[in-house]
Amino acid sequence: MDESPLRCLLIARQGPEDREERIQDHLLELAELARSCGFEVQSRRVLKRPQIAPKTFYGSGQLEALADEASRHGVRHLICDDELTGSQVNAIEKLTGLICLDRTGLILSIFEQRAQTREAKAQVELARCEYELPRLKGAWTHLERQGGGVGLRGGPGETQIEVDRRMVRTRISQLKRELGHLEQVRKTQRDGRPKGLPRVALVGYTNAGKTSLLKALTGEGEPRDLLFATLDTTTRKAWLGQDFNPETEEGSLEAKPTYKHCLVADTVGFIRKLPHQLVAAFRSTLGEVRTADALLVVADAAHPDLEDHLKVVGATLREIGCEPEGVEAQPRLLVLNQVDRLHRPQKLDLTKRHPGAVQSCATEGLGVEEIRTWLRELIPGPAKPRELEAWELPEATSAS
Ligand SMILES: Nc1nc2c(ncn2[C@@H]2O[C@H](COP(=O)(O)OP(=O)(O)OP(=O)(O)O)[C@@H](O)[C@H]2O)c(=O)[nH]1
Ligand SMILES: [Mg+2]
Repeated sequence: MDESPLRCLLIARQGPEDREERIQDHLLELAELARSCGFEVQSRRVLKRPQIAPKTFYGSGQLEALADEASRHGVRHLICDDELTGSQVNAIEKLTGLICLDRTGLILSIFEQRAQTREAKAQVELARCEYELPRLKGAWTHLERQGGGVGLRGGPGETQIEVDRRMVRTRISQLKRELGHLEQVRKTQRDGRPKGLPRVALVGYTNAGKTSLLKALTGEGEPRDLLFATLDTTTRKAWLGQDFNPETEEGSLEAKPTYKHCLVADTVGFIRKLPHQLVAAFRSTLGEVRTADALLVVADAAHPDLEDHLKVVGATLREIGCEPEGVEAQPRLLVLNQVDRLHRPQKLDLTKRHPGAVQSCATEGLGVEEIRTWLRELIPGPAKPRELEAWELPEATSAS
């Protein structure tokens, strides 16, 4: 058996209330996350467990069977869809001899791989520190790599774990200070951008096509078939005239729009159970969304879990302070992207379910003109009264 250090097994618990189909969908998404992190998925397993085993979460019998399977296939990693405590991860690792990652740990690893800018790196490290703090089990090697004068042993009687906790807390304060400073820089940049140009943010579930839409609207952007390809907010200028071809820069303006251009910001995607540490750490980046004059909410219309994705987006938007109604509400347009992957009856069904949405294919430029028209007519300005969709309402908080 050829041994690959990055081969993994994926597991998720099915409780008495859970439909197996739903758990399978969650495992499929976990497989996408694992792939985006560089893993090769050996197999996926739904573990039926009416009750959580407090020590190992999944129970030792099922875990031992998994350990056997893992050793037969040269698998070294076990990735769990459920959120585990630090001591459960330790117990699972001890029992199976595998390296165990939970969903949050996996998402953090992807963010760590993708972070490019100083701000993104600091945001991800802050989230990592917050995540690890309650999970510390020994030496905090991660911080030793930072250098930086932290980590000296304190007074007599301070145990290793206490030293580690103190080191992490010190690092958290350093990072928060650094991020506070970078947030100021970002605000100054925002204030210094061309005055009067409306700002629009692309938001939505990861891999929906936000960057592709940025490209369709502005001619710039590098879409990739990976979860969380985009971490840093990119802002580009879009022409709002009709029939504009970003390749040739030729276009015509019909009527006289108030604005010929707007600024479009591409942002980090959302996902079910987006670690709250990351949402908190990305506060400043997500400030671009909160302060935008309008939101283009992009969704992959061909995804079987479209409606669940929308609920997650609605809940995450509220979590970062974007309410769908009220004086502060921003105009929102739902963009149902990737409709080229749907048949006509499916598109008609979508029209019925989401009558106010634009159906688009960002890669072909379909629907982009409709988006431009909406932008020309609506921004900047208050949100027009409209009937809210179910996914925007607070009851839809099934972000789990
Ligand atoms: N068929 C089809 N594919 C599309 C469409 N829009 C985007 N894609 C593909 O979907 C994948 C993801 O596109 P991105 O634009 O990178 O998606 P994103 O929302 O920016 O993703 P993250 O930044 O990772 O959250 C890429 O492979 C795109 O080529 C579309 O309208 N139709
Ligand atoms: Mg992107």
